Amino acid sequence: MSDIGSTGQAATTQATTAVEDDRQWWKSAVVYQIYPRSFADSDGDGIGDLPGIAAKVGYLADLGVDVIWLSPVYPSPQDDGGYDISDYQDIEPVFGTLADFDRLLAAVHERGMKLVMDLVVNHTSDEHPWFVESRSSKDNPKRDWYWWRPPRDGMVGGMPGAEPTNWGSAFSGSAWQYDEASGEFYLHLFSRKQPDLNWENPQVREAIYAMMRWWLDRGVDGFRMDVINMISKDTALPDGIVVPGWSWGDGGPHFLNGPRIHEFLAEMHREVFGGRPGQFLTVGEMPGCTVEQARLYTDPARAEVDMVFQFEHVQLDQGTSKWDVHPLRLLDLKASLGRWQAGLAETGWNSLYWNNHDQPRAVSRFGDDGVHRVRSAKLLGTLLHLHRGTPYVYQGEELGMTNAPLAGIGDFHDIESVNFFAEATGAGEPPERVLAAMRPMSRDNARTPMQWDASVNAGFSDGEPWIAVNPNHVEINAAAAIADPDSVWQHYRALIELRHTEPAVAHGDFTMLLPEHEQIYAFTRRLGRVELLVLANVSGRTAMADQIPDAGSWERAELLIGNCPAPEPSQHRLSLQPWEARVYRRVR
Ligand code: TEU
Repeated sequence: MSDIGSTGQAATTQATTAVEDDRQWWKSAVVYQIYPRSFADSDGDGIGDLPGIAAKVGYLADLGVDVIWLSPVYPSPQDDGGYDISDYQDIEPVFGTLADFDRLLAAVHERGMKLVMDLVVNHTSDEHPWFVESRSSKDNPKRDWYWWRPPRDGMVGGMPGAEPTNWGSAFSGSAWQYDEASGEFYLHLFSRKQPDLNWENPQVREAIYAMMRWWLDRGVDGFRMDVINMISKDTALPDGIVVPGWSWGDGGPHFLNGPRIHEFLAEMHREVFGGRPGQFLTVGEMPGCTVEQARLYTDPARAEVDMVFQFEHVQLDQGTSKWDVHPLRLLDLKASLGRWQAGLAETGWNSLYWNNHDQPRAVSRFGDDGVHRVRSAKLLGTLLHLHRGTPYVYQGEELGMTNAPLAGIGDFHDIESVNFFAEATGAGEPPERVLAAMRPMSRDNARTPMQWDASVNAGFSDGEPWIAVNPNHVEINAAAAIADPDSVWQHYRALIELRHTEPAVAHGDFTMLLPEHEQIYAFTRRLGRVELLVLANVSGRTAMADQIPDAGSWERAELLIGNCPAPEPSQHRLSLQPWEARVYRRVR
C-alpha cells in the first residue's frame, strides 16, 4: 500500500497479516448450530441422530456455512437435553456410534467445512462414573472432584435453610442437593442431575484437558464451551443477595467470572491447543459477562478463547426474570450491541447471535411472525450478519421458523419450563398465568423439529417426533424455501456469501448511526476505501432514513442486498417500507 515506506516493510506487514488471517480464519466464517435431537431422524425413533445429520451435510454446504457446532451428542440421561453428560468420550446410543460420528466428521471435512463440539465441563451428569465414585463415600479419592459441603452450622440436612449457601439453581429450587448417605450436600448450579465439577482440583482439570485432546486427535475443529465462565467459584461460598420476591439468593457474583477463571482458561488453552498445528475455533458461553471482561477473554495475546457468547442483548426484553417479558425497545438493543461493537473494536472479537437452543425464535421475538414474517426474518439476518463478529445461525433460523404453539403444560418438555411451572403453581400462582408467561420464552420454542418439507412430521422423522412438529411446517419448510427465489433461506445464503466475498463485512470497522432513532437501525462498516451502509426499519411502519450523514451520496450508492424491491424512481431513496433492510456499498 502507498503509505508503507519500503517494499521490505510492506512484505513483512503482509506476512504478519497472513499469519493472523490464518489463525483468525473464523473472522470470515459463519457457524451453524445443530441441536441433534431435533434436526433429522434417520431411524424412525422420533429423535434426530448423527446419520440424519450426515445426510444433510449437502444442505449445509449449499447454504454456505463454514462451521457446524453440534449441541451435545455424548451419552446422557437427557435430564437437560444432553447438557448432562455421563461419558465424555462416546456417543449417546440414541444418536449413533463413534463410527457414525467419524463418518459425519469426514463428510463435513470433505465439503471443506469444520465441526465444533459442545464442551460441557462446568458440570457432569450425576450418572457420570466420576460422580458415582465421588458420591460413594467421603474418603473416595474423587470426593473432591465435586463441591461437597456439610449442612449449615447447627443444622441438619433436610431442614429448610440447612443448605450450605442460599443460592438458587437455574432450574428452580436450591442449588444444593442433600445426600442422605454421607450427610453432605453437593452443588448443582443447574439441575440436581448436573453436579458442578470442582475446578480447584488439578486432577479434574487434567482429566478434562486430556479428554479435549482426545477429541482434537479424532479430528474435531474446536469447542463451544458451555457456561465456561462459571468454572471458578469463590471457594468461601458466600451467600447471595435475595432480591425481594425471590425465594433464593443470587449466587452469580460468587461464580460468574470467578477469581481463577482467566488462569483456568489460559491453562486449558496451553494444555489443549499449545503447539498443535491446525485451525481451531473456541467460543465460551458466558452469562453475566461484561464487555470489559470479554475483552480480556478474547484478547489474542492472552490466549484464552477466540470469542464469547454474551447475554446482554437477549435479556433486554426481560424484567426480574426470563419469564417477565417486556417489549424490546430498539434504542436499548442498539445501545447494547453498539457498546459491544465499540468495546471489542481494537482487541478481541464478537460472536453474533439472535437464536440458539435456549432462546425463543428470533422472528417471533424481535420481528413480526405474522404478515411480515419473511421480510422481518430477512431484516434480522441482515443486521446480524453485517455486524462485526462471527455470526451463528441456529437450525431453522434460515427458514424463518417461528415459536411453537405451546398450549397446556403437556406441550412443554424442557426441564427449565417444567420445573418453573411446578414451583410457581405450587406457590399458588394460577396455572394459566404461569403458562402465559412461559409461552413466549420457553426453550421448547427452539427445539421443535427442523422443518424439511410439507409432509407429515415435516420430513424430520418417519416415527412419532419426541416433541410436536410446528403445524406451520406446511408453509415454512426447507424444500419450499429452496424452491422460492425470495425466501429467507436464499437471503441467508446471500448474506453468508457476502461475508466470503466482501472483506469489509468481516474486517471493516463499525460506526453506529442514528442511535436515538426509534425505528431505524443504521450503521456503516469501512475497510480501506470501501464503505458499507446498513439501513433497517425495525418496525411495522414506514420510516425515513434521510438524517444519516452523507445521505445524498448514499442515495446514489450501489444496493448490494435488500429484502424489498428496489425503490421506484418516484420514491425517496432513503424511505423504508415496514421491516425493510438494505445494504449499500460505495468506494471512496
Ligand atoms: O446455558 C446456560 C445459560 O445460562 C442459560 O441459557 C440457561 O440454560 C437458561 O436458558 C436460563 O434461562 C447452557 C446451555 O446452553 C443450556 O442448554 C444448558 O441447560 C445449561 O448451560 C446447563 O448446561
